Amino acid sequence: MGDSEKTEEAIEEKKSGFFSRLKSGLAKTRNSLAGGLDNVVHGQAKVEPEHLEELEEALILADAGIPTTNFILEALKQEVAKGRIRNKEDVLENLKRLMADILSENRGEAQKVAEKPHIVLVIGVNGSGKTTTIGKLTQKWKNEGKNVILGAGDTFRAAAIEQMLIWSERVGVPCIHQKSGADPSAVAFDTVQAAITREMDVALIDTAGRLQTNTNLMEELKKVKRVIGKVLPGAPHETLLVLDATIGQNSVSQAKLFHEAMEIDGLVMTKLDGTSKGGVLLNITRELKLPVRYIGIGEKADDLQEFDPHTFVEALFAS
Ligand SMILES: Nc1nc2c(ncn2[C@@H]2O[C@H](COP(=O)(O)OP(=O)(O)OP(=O)(O)O)[C@@H](O)[C@H]2O)c(=O)[nH]1
Ligand SMILES: [Mg+2]
Repeated sequence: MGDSEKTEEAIEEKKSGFFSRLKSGLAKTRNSLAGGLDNVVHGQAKVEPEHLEELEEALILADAGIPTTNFILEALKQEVAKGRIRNKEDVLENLKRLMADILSENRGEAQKVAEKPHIVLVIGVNGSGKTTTIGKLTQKWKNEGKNVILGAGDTFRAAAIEQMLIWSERVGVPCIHQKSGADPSAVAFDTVQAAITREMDVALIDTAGRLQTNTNLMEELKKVKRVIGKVLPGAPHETLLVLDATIGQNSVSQAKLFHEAMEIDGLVMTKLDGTSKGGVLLNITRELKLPVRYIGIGEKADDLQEFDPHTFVEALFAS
């Protein structure tokens, strides 16, 4: 076997490993959707509009949200009326296409780590998975040969700084930190400056996650963002909002509040492995007009995947 064949084989293996992990991560959402789809036809040869009611229920159960579920159902009914949907396979094919189209909206140019240093500010309510996502992204970028520096910007809890230091040691990257209670903007300032002087490729800055209804905290996050921009004009290059998929539709209002205050560039949806509410990605994409950049499908360092609408939809319906 030639070298190129070996590489190709390795790439294929990697791809199938990636897909099967995504598939098993989405098992709960897949089960609820597949159940609804199985009920669509009830063994009849021809699909009638009323058969789609079962599918409607399944989409609601998967937390696709009412507006998005209605949108999908209307589109499918039109296809049925035009005679373009006859059997279950046609339903599945059209459903997949509609979902992939929704998830592909607002994607634009995916942010490339081009400008050096690329500054990423990570925000979200507490427990959503910010620090874990930072750890996973650090691992991913380190594996890609990038120089990564971390900023322990959650100075609210001593344990948060500790958690960042553990990731920094585990992956082998520096972490800028101060004592707990320190000004988070000062940590962000130091991190960006260190990223510049040490010629780092990427800096990932953690923040405290507290209730979005607390305006003081939003003000604090805004200040962090402003300070980053003062040290390095144009930064942060990405402000990522981390959302916990298990809270389902509540993440939509949460994201709106954060977006209003912070002008988010992209979303990270974590804990998809622990929920049947994966359909929430559809509604959030339509409502927020923001791209999903990464998804979390477990707690381990390699349980973060770059979000790809088509792969995601295939994994949702894979048998
Ligand atoms: N199953 C699963 N668990 C996750 C995922 N991402 C994060 N977690 C877990 O969620 C919990 C909270 O994660 P953190 O990263 O500490 O969340 P945080 O947003 O930094 O929280 P605060 O620092 O309190 O604001 C931890 O137990 C993580 O292991 C995921 O994709 N899947
Ligand atoms: Mg944290």
